[in-house]
Amino acid sequence: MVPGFVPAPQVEKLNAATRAQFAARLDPLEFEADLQYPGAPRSHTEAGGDTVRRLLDAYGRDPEFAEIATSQRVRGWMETYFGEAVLLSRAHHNCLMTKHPLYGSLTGWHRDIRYWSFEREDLVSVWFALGDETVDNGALWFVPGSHTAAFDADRFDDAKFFRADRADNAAILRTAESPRLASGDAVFFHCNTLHSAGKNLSDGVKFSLVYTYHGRSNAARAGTRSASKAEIALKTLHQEPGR
Ligand SMILES: O=C(O)CCC(=O)C(=O)O
Repeated sequence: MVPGFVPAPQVEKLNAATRAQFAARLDPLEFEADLQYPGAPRSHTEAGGDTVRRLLDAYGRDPEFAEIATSQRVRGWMETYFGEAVLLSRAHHNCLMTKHPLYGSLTGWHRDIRYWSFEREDLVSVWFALGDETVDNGALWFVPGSHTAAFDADRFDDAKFFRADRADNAAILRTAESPRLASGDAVFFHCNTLHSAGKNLSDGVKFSLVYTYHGRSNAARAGTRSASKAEIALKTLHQEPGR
C-alpha cells in the first residue's frame, strides 16, 4: 500500500472524470445483476437491477484514466517488480469499480487469476482509491503472503471462490487485513493474492480505479479472453542487460 500515491490535484481530475462517466453511463458497463454476487439484484428488471458495478475499459474512457494507467510512477513500480518491460492489459480489471450502498454486492474470497489465462501466473494489479475506503463502505480485504501459497483445487468452490466454510481455509482467512485507504492511496497486489470485499454500509457510492499489468515475457494465451484486447506497452524505463 502506498499512501498518497496520486497527488491531490490529479485525484480531483480523476474524480471529475469518474463522476462524468458515471452520469453518462456509457458502455461498456457491467451490472451488479450480471454478477449475482451476494446482495446483488437477481435480475435487471427488479429494484436495483440497473446498478452499475464496473465501468469497463477505463483506459479508453478518458485521457485522465489513460494517463495514470501509463504514468511513469506506475511503470517504475511495475518494472521494479517484473524486471522487464511491462504491458497493461485492457482485458482484465481496466475499470472504474463502484460499490453502491443499496445494491452493491460483496465479493467472496478469490484470486484474480482464476479466470485469466497467461503463460505464468504472474500479474500485478494496482487499485487507486478515489475516496476513503473502509470496512464500512466495502473496502478490500487481503490475506498477506497468500500469493505464494499452493492450494489444492478443492479449497475453492465451483466458481473458484476460496471456501470460507472449511476450517483450514478459515484459519488462513483470520489473518486477513483490510487496509484503510484515503483518496489517492494505491494498493498493489498480485493476481494470486486472496482478497475479498464487503458490502457498502455507508450512504455514498465508493469509486476506485483498477488496472492490471504483466511482464513482456508473460504472454496471454492465444484464443482466451486474456488475449482478446490489444495491450498497452508501457514506455520502458528498465535497462535490459546488454543495452
Ligand atoms: O470491490 C469489490 O467488491 C471487490 C472487487 C474485486 O476483488 C475484483 O473485482 O476482483
